[in-house]
Formats: sequence, C-alpha cells, structure tokens
Amino acid sequence: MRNMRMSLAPRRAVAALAAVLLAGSVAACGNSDTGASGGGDDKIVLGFSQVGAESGWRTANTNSIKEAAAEAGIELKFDDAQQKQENQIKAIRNYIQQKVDVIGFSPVVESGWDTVLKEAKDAGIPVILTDRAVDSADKSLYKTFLGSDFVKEGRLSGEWLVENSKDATGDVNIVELQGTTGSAPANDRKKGFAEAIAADPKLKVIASQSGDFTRAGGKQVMEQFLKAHPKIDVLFAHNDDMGLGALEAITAAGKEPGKDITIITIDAVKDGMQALADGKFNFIAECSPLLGPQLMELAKKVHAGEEVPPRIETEETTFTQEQAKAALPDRKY
Ligand code: GZL
Repeated sequence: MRNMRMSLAPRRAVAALAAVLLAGSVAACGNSDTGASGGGDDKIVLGFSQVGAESGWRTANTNSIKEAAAEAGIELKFDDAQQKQENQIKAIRNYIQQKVDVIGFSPVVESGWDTVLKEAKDAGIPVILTDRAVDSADKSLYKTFLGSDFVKEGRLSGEWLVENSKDATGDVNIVELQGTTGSAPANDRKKGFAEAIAADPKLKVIASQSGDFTRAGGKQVMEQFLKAHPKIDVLFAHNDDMGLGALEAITAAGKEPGKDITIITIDAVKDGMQALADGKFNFIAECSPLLGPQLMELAKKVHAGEEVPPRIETEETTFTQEQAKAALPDRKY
C-alpha cells in the first residue's frame, strides 16, 4: 500500500505541478502576446510607418511619436521607410499580418495607397494618417488625417514676401527648392506660395526644383540655381533643411544670405530658427512635428470604436527674425 501511496504521491505531485505550469503558461501567453490584435491583454498595438529620417522635422516627429506611445502605454511597432513608398507598403502589410490594433503612417507621396489601405480595411484594422495626406477618393480607407495645412504654410510664406517687396523696383527673381516630388507638402506649399505672390506681378519664380527635403539636396540644387541665374533675389525653400543646405552654396558663391538673397523657409526646427535669429533666414512658417500625443489619443479612440473627426489640423504660427530670437530659448525641437 505504502508503495502504492508512494507511487501515487509522485503522480499527484506531477499532476499538481503540471496544473500550475499550465495555468502559468496561459497567463504568460496572454501577457507576452504582442502581435495579435491586443492578444489577451488590454495593451493597444500601434503599427507606424514613418517616411524616413530626411530632416530635423522628421527626427522631431519620430521622437514625438515614440515618447507619446511610451507615455500612453501603447505598444509601438515602428518602421523607417527611408523615403521609399514600397517600404511603407511592405511595412503596412506586415502590420496587417501581425494583426496590430491600429495602423498609423505618414505617406511619403500622395498617390498609390488605395490597394494597401483596402487590405487594412478588409482586415478590420483602422488607419490614421499623420503629417501628410493621400489623394485616395475613398475617404473610408482611413479614420482621420492629423496634420498641417500645407497650402496655408505656402500662402503665409508668399504673403510675407508680397508685404516685404512693396519697395522693390523691377522684377524680384525667386528660386524655389521644392520638397519630395509628389508629396503633399511639396504640392501644397508650391500651390499656396504661387497663389499668394500672384498679387504682385514683379514677383517671378524663375526656377523651381526638388531638393527632396534634405540639406544635401538643398545645397546641390542651389549651386545649380546660382550657376544658371546671375540675379537671384529670393529663395523659397519648402523646409528649413533645404534652406540650411542652400546657405552653404550661397556663401560659397560670395553672396550674403538674408541680405543679398532673402530666404523664406517652412518648419521652424531649431537649426532653422537659429539661422533666422542670426539674420541668415528672413521668415519661417512653422510646421509642427509634435503630433505624437494627438496620435495616441486618436489610436485609443479608433480602437474603442469611437467616432473621430475626419480632419484634425495642427496649430502653428510664423516667425520673423525678431520673433525667432525671442522664441528660441523655449523651442522643444
Ligand atoms: C511636413 C513634413 C515635411 C517637413 C520636412 O509636415 O512632411 O517633411 O516640412 C519633412 O522637413 O521632411
């Protein structure tokens, strides 16, 4: 009997141990489940496809998203597409495969998204657009678009130039450094600027080319502009980084930026604001990259099935040289 008891005891112990292990593994599986739609826990999983790391603005935008996700207790899967649309489409498809709860992305260009966004919709995964828009006719492919009004940024830039060119005698020759070809900010800033300067026929855009939002691109294209056009009065750059790259070319050509050539840019990142405060830039229209906290609030709402506004415009302002000097100490990015 004893032997029996003895033989029974280990079996009971094994059964008890197995039960504990089984219970533990089920619990562990629920806690460590990161890919499926929320798994057995309440942690929202957000898959985000970022344009790249092309500018100071983009770096600040990425930091805002990562910090806000941590703050909000949202598990962030993050992909840097290196400014290639095919990489963004691949990342979105991966997120669909992983059954994330919400997909967020900043589309590098406006067109070519309908197929992959329909795949996300068919998979029941809500999509939030941030920063840049898409030109899809089907607005049901995403829940909302959180970002700036780029046409307004271009218009404010042009209006400042009209206001500050009143005393000019003869034509004012403008060269334009466009952002990434096909991107919403490039298309819209160009449109807004052109509409504004139409108010004064003296203001003429004599050359316009993409510098792809990078410092290197801005420098390279500005060198070409300076070689081709002996009289350049104004540079309008679609972002600070291309303006900062252009500064090197302007200085190398023996001209004084901010004086010989008036420089207008968009973004208001710290390096741009420093150039403005130093008198090398003349005007900046702000484009805020700090979209992280609003993105996380929107992710929670769409995950909970709550209605959200189809368009949420970020608040921003403009800066002159004097305003930049005053604002610089408090700039977050
Ligand atoms: C604008 C953003 C643009 C910035 C650039 O919201 O998409 O992309 O103006 C950045 O600096 O590269």
